Amino acid sequence: MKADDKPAFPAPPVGWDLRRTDIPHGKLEMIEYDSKTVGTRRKMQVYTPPNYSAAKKYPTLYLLHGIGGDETEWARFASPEVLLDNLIADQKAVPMIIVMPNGRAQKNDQPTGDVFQHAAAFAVFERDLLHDVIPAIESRYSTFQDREHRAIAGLSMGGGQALNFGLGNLETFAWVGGFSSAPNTKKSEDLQSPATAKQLKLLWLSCGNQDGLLHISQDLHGYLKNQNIPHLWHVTDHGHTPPEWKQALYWFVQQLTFSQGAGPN
Ligand code: FER
Repeated sequence: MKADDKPAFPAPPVGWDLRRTDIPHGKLEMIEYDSKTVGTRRKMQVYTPPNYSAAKKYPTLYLLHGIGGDETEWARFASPEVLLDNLIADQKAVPMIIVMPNGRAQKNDQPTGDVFQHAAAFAVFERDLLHDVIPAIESRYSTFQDREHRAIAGLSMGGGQALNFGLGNLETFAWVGGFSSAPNTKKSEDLQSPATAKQLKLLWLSCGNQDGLLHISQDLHGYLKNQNIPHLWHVTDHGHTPPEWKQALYWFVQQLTFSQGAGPN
């Protein structure tokens, strides 16, 4: 434990993850897209907020799973549709689309056998995300299409991906979050460009202090602090477990204020 390793947020309030009958609900749907990168038709799960309407435009959050997961993992671990429906009803989060793709960009994209053998495919996913996933989402849903309305976050392997791809593609993303990020996270010096601090709307790092991977996030936090790059540092008492990622998602989406009204597209 280091001195800075403290929670930025408390435990979520009572009822945060209970489905309410008195509020409008969004929708979770499984869709398919053609991936030129992988050469297959792939699946992703998409949350659309309550009263989704093609007459409006929505910001998007790309939410990435861990090494043993797939496009269903976030929905199983964190019921994002319940968290978001509640937060939107209480005006603590803005209506957004959440895209949960499969981050293992290879023909067999299921977490079979030794899941570590597929680690390389998590790096290939950068191309699938930029060239296949995002265009498919932005042609199918009514979205803003500028960096200030796109966020990327993920857990563990997906946290490493979110940091690598988000900070590596600041023309595409302005909101970046790494939850319990894994050793696929690039070296701090390679993640940061001179433009990083100016261009980012949010750089979020969170981890549990019982997580064997805490040092990955600590190292990046220390580096960013030395470089005076603003970021949010949230350390809880959790391990490398779903309750950590669920509360991280709950607080992270509340930071995504985006800009409301007409965007530049
Ligand atoms: C590693 C330890 C953990 C690693 C990846 C992980 C690629 C990922 C864990 C997860 O996604 O939960 O050494 O190397």
